[in-house]
Amino acid sequence: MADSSQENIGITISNHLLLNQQLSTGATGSYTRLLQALVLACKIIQRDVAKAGLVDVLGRAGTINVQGEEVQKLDELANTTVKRRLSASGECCGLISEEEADIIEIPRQYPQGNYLVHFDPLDGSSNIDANVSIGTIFSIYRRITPATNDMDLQDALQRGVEQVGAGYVIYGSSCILVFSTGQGVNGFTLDPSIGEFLLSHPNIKTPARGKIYSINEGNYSYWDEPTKKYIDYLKNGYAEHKTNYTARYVGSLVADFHRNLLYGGIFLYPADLKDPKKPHGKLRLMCEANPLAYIVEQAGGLATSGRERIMEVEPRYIHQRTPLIIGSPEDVRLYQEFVEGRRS
Ligand code: AHM
Ligand code: MG
Repeated sequence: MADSSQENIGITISNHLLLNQQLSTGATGSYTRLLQALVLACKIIQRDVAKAGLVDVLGRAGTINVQGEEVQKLDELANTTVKRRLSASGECCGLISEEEADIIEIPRQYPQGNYLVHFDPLDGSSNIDANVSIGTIFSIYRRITPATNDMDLQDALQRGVEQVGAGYVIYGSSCILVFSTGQGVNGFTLDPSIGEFLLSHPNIKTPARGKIYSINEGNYSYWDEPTKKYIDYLKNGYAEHKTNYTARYVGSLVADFHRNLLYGGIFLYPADLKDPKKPHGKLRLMCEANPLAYIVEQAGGLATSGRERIMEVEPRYIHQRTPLIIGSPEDVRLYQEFVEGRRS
């Protein structure tokens, strides 16, 4: 008789990474080792998040990060975990975290590699204490300066089109890792009984148009006119598209993005014109907008700042912010029509 416990075990993330390595001519295994280190970091964070109510990791750490935001204890734990695992992989020349002001050097006891990773260790962390889904976002680049010196800002400030991989993990009702290395998007769900991520969402494609819009409407009076008109249109003018839009906003980017990626729709975090702290919106180009733009484009969607394609925005500093409008291609194009005055 077949062992039923084995029957439904599908492709593990390790299988998947190794298969891809075999299929890429000239692959040395470096990239696979880097991704494996990220996977391990996310499993560790998932374990810590899952125990959050039981051990003393909830609440504030008592410090303010480089963004001027209060650091939660789990932010610190997640940041340390990603740094340690990526450093120990021996495949990185430097790291850039949403939580730290400067480029993080790889400790000298580890070999220096050719990749650098921008990451947001725990996105949506203001939701932690309420048990709302939170996540880790990462974006991978190859260094462009000679390996004889330490990496520098030139390496860190590459445009999103130079990414060689990107992904995110959601610590939610289940733990899911979604990533792309430039050949489509795959989602893996953690099976806690065996401690492995299994392929659960192969070749994700986002619908051409959705029915969901996600934006913090509390900021309505701060938006520019095209954004106001676009949202008014979705709420009132849907008859034209025979689409009844519905509002969904968790306030946790990974959760809002992931839902819209699967179901279709649009997420917007526009500039806040009247808030001097948010002239470019709230979200960070390098560790939030670019990796999600990479994923959405690989899944057939679009991401724009309103003025330009997110992945073509020229980064000027590490913690640069950008308006982010991202989602199903027809929804993003319609927004663009309002911005360009082709609709009003
Ligand atoms: P964080 O990186 O400090 O957690 O902030 C980013 C979060 C995103 O997850 C979310 O989309 C956004 O902030 C929500 O902001 P707001 O509360 O202004 O709507
Ligand atoms: Mg964040």
